[in-house]
Amino acid sequence: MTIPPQNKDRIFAKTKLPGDFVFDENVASVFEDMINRSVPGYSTIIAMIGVLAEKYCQEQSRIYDLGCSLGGATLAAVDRVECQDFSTIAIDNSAAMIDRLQIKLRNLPRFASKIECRCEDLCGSEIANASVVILNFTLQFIPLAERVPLLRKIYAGMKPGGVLIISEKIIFPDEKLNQLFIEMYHSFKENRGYSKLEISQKRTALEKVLLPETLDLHRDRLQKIGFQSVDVWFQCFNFASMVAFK
Ligand code: GEK
Repeated sequence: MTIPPQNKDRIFAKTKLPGDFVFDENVASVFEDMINRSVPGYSTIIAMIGVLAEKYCQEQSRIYDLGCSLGGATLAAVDRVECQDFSTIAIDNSAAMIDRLQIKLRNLPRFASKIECRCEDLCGSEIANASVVILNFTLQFIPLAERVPLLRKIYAGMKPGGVLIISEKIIFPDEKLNQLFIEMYHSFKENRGYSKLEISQKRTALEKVLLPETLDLHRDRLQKIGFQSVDVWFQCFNFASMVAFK
C-alpha cells in the first residue's frame, strides 16, 4: 500500500469557526510539516531520543513511545538501538495517526518486526518491562488530574536503570520571561512561514487542550513518584525535554 502523502500545514490559514484542536485525519495529513515548523528543535530532540534509546535500552526489555503520532521518535529509537532482543510499543489514541504509521511500517520491514502499534488511550495502557519510555510532547495533552497516575504507572512498569524522556511545552513562574519566550516562539513560527492569523487561531484552538506546566512542577512531581536524576537536557524558548531515571 502506498504511503499517504504529507502535505503543507494550512489548517489555520483561513478564518475558522472556534473549536478545540483534535488529532484527526486533517492534522495527521500535515503532521510532519506542522511539528517541524511548530516545535523549535524538534529534529534535534528526535535524533537525541535515538541516542538516549541506544544507551539505555536493555536486552529483553521494551521501548514505549506514548503518543507516538507518526512514529518520529519510535523510528529514531529503533534505528539506533543495538540490543538483539527488544520490542517497541507505539501508542496513540488517534486512529488517523496510527493508520498512517502502520502503512509506513509496511514499507519498512526492518522496523516493522520490532514495532507493535496500538490505537488506545495511553492512560489505560499497560506498561511493563520498559527500559525506555518516551513521552515526546504528549503529557501536555493529558488532563491534569491524570498526569500523576500515568507517571506512577510508567514508573511501576519500568526496569531499574531505565530512562523516561519527557518533552513538553512549558511555562515560567516569572511573567516577564514567560512573555518573552512566547514572543520569541511566535517570531520563530512567523520565520517558519506561519501568518499571524494562523498563529493566533492555533493558539486559541489549543488553549483548553494543551495544558503546559513549569519545569519545577515537572521535576518535583517526577521526584515525588520516585524518579532519580531528573533534569532538562534540551531547551529552546518555551519548549524543553527532560530525562528521569528509575
Ligand atoms: C512525535 N510524540 O512526533 N492517549 C494516546 N495518545 C494521545 C493521548 C492519549 N490520551 N492524548 C494525546 N495523544 C510525537 C508527537 S503529538 C505532539 C506527539 C503535538 C496523542 C495525540 O493523538 C498526538 O498524536 C500526540 O499525542 C501528541 O515525537 O502535536 O504537539
